[in-house]
Amino acid sequence: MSSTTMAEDDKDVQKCFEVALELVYKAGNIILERKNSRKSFVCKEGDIDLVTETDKQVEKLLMNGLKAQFKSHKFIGEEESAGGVTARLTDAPTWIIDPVDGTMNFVHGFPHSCISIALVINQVTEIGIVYNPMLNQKFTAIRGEGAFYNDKLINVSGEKDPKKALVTSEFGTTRDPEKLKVVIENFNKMAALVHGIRSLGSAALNMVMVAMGAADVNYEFGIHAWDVAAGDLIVREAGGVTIDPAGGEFDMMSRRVIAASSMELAQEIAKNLTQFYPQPRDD
Ligand code: LIP
Repeated sequence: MSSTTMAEDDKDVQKCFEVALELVYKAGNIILERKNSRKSFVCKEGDIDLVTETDKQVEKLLMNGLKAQFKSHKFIGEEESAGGVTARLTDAPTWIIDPVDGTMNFVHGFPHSCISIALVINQVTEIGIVYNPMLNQKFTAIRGEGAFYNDKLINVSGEKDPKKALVTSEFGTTRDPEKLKVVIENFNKMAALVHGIRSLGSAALNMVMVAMGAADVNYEFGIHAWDVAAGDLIVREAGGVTIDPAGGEFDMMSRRVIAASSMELAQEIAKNLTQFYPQPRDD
């Protein structure tokens, strides 16, 4: 193959999607084989940010498989970053990978974890895939082509009224008292404001619940780019919005997100949240 053809191939979004999806299914089988057992884990940063052998194996399978096909592509992976590799997003085609989002659930055998993988080219997200092999839930999006749940087109609910909104959020993986104070304060505020609040342990799955109209809002402080990159595109392709929790533009490296079924609802939730700015950022 000539170098020009190779470069063109590396930016063929449809081909990238097909290759990634096949690898995601393979990686899903690794998760599936171990779904019912309690797993041993190590704790990153002394908090409750867990990592299992499966997280590492899945990330390796995905990265090696993609590297073999797309030589020029870069990677930002959760486990690689935890190992000290800096998560820098450039204009190069970059895969942003969370091998197991919801590792705490996976460790306990609670069947609500997923692989989350996105492809960003020139800082624009082109592909998002979120796959929970335990419940056979596959969420996909290619920019401009809509969002899909198990190959069926999905849409957000379109809800605008906080009183009628089902909201998802998480306690997160740090026990930093400052952060926890804000989390609890926000749960209190939301409990008084919205229809209902759910916390199921996977940022990526929270976001795709908004995409399919099963939830209306997801917000979280402390997430990383790999938790939200795929979900962001899937939500937007389903007709929803992602913004910064203070009301401005969403920045996937900021570790802050609101995803919602409408801009009105996103801004109303933003107005009511106590803000938190996790440090360091992802870039
Ligand atoms: C975690 C999410 C969890 C969220 C954490 C973290 P991990 O991902 O699933 O919902 O609260 O901020 O991102 O560590 O299981 O991949």
